[in-house]
Amino acid sequence: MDLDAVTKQSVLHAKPDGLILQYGTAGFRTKAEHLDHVMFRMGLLAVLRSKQTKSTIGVMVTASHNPEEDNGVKLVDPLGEMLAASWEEHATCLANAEEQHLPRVLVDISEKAAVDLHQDAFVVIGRDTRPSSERLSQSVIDGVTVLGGQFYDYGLLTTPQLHYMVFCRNSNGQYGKATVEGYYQKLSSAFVELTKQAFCRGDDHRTLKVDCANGIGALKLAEMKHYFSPGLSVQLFNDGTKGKLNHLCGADFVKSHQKPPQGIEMRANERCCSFDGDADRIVYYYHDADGQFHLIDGDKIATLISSFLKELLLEIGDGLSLGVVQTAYANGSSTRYLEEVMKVPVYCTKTGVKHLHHKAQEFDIGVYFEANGHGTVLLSKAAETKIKQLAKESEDEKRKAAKMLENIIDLFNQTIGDAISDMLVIEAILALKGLTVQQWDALYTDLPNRQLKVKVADRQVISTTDAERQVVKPPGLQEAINDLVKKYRLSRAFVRPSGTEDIVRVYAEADSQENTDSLAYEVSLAVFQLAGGIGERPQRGF
Ligand code: 16G
Ligand code: MG
Repeated sequence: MDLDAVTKQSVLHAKPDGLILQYGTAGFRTKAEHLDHVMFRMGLLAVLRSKQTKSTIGVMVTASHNPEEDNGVKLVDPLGEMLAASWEEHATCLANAEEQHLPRVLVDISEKAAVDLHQDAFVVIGRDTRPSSERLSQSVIDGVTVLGGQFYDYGLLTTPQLHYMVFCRNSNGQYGKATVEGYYQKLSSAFVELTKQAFCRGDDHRTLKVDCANGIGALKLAEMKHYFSPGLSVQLFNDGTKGKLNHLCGADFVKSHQKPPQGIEMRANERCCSFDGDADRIVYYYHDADGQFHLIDGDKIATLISSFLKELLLEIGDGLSLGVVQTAYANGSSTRYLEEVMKVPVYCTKTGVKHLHHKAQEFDIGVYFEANGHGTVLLSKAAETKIKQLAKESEDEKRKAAKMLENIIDLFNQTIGDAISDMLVIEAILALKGLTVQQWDALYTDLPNRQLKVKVADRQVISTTDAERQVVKPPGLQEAINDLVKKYRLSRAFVRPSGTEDIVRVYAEADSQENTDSLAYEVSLAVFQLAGGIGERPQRGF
């Protein structure tokens, strides 16, 4: 390591005095103007991680669904997964080191992580459409080069596309070709193969309206859409030509406000969906004939997908295990439906893709989705081999099911939730089953739910257990929540410190919207009183 060169370059990417940031659930995220030094340093870190793993590492510049003024960065590990937890700590140390300590911290990390400094390093970089992203990704490149790493800058990519590229490169192309074209081809050929049967029935020229949150999803879908037409025709809205990124649109807006985005024309019973700003989340929705809005969130997406997979597995009859992974935010009705009607085992993990991903790897086929629309399906190596074999050798019906399963799995991004691939899987299943969006929605009825935010002086005073469903600290808060929950029917509530914002999140559900709102308000008040609330007290009726 040429530490003198690092010191010299680092001056050009100076850390603002006193700024402390943390590598959170989704990497570093804050106002773009505070991130230059972090980008440079993540370039450095990516080189060390690449040397240590002897693999290509990814760096993605994005702040996902956050406002356009924000930005962020996360590292992608060799198998296209989120950065390992021990390296999250290294990332935090490196980002917060004062200028003069930077060389020492680099040496420390290299020693602690037993990095072989003589190894070559290779880093691939992607970025979203934020105005600040290009400059910030240049700072990443500066960091990579000063430590002698090689790099390839993919430029504009969705987050899942960058994860895909990393995995392709580290699997010697076995997972796919590490180009945007390769990504389109992999997904679209699986989609076309899978839907051949449905679309040639002739009943369907299917149109889907997509709100692209004025983000990268619009560019990539526009490039891709001719690959799967005429079977599926997608109409893009909020494509970034006019509106601001994530402003009054996108998956996060639709899910949290439970209303349609601006900038999309919805006619009764038309199927619509929204991506988030870096296209790793998707939610569906429609207006019914009475003009009422219906949201189909990640839970209902998981239900559609897992019931289809379960049918295929029954057909194959080879005892492959299927599991669904959710978080505490999953609507109670979805969990009940999956467990009691579909008889599929359901597990709950902490919020954040890495936790769900990890759990889903325990099954032959692991379906994981957050209610916010982030999710995918993972297939174990053993199951893959078995399915491939069945697709070749077994008798007709079994072979058909195995082939279908093979195509579905090819369609899913195995590295992380991917709005584009999820969309294609959903469209394929709806077409194959001949389901309308209303029929899908009618699988079960969501319990009314409400999410609120509470400002506290220090959100770390709250700690939780049981996949964030129970508070252990501060004392008395869980008892207070228990007492409040008891007042309502079909009720449930939990609180947790956000991993991405300086707030505490409150979730409540109950038998009616009115009761849900009361419960959410009362729990917010308990948090405010028992966990050091600051600013305005929570208000009834918000
Ligand atoms: C990040 C996570 C998302 C999670 C959200 C929770 C990834 C790639 N993204 O966006 O999964 O739902 O954070 O945010 O892991 P919160 O901690 O502020 O509620
Ligand atoms: Mg995102």
